[in-house]
Amino acid sequence: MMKFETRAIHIGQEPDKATGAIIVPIYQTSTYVQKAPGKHKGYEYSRTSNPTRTALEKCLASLEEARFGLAFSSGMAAISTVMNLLKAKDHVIACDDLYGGTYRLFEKVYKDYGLEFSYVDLTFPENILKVLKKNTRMIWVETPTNPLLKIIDLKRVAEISKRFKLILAVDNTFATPYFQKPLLLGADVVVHSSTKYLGGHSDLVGGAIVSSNPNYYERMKFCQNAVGGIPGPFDCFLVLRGLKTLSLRMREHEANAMEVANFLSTHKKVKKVLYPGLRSFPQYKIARKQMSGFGGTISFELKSNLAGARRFLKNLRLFSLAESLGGVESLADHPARMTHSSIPLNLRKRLGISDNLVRLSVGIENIEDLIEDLRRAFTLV
Ligand code: P1T
Repeated sequence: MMKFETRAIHIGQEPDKATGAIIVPIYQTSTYVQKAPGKHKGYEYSRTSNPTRTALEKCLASLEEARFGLAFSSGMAAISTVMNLLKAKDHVIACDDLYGGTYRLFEKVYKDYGLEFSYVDLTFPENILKVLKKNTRMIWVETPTNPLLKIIDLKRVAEISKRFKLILAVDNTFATPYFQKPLLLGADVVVHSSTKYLGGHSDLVGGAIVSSNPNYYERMKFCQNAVGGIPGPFDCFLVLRGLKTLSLRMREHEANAMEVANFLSTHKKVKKVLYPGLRSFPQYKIARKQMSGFGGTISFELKSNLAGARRFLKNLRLFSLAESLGGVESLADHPARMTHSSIPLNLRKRLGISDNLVRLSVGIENIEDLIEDLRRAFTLV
């Protein structure tokens, strides 16, 4: 098999048969002319499939070493389609630290359709056994988690999942397939917000699912077409373009994040740094084992309170205060007031998503400029 960097540039992206165009064209079309009713060239209507999307789906599947890929209009559309594998009264065990939008989808949408959810700390996989029920059908894992960067041992969770014939779904957004391949560790379905590192340039919203299980794939493909959360061809083109440099970008994100994490660790105004690449991080060893890199996202607690966090964020110049992560430019987020505000206050408190928690998406700018920006912002806290 070709190596990752080569597959990112070539799989699904053969030169255009009609013209020789080296880049997959943006097939900006809703429909396809048929010779006779039902006689077509594989494409009938662009909700069902589109050649630019097909190219992206092939490439995504290849990068995760999966048989099948599906591209979506957002990460949430992808997650919602994974939930379509379930039926009313099914029970899902999810990790307790989750992107706020995922928690909101589960609690405020799918609960109303009869799905049940339990949230447990999956850094201790045996916690699954404490909440397992007769109707449990799925385990939902983010690793690293958003925003606390917890690392969940996928091999151990997969063993339990297989023992009880559950579906193991993993949100691989933070790690990307460059650093982690959950399907090879026993996951059944992997999802992404391709808005983040896959796209990589903060210029699109998109999602993806990959799986090697034909039954799950067929059902999700069916539901995608039935519900319609598909990406447009231009967004598919942008994600494909992003994938070509994924390996380069991830190496830079990680190198910069490591330096920022080390800088924060020694800073007197910082209480705690959460980054899986730090030896002091509780799940450092598991991260080393199941990932080939630690990623570009860091969270940390300031010693001061909400007012101090507000001042710090206001004083940043290079790091922009914004939701999202994974673009080439550095961003800072206040999870409690921004990305995770849909998680109830008492739950946020229990998890440790406090008012002095800041999340950084470390970009690929020059590291000296980034550290200088942080250093300056701290002096004004
Ligand atoms: O925003 P969208 O492309 O729909 O993806 C949702 C999503 C899914 N999974 C994870 C792990 C995510 O982080 C996200 C989106 N997250 C942010 C916008 C954020 O700032 O954390």
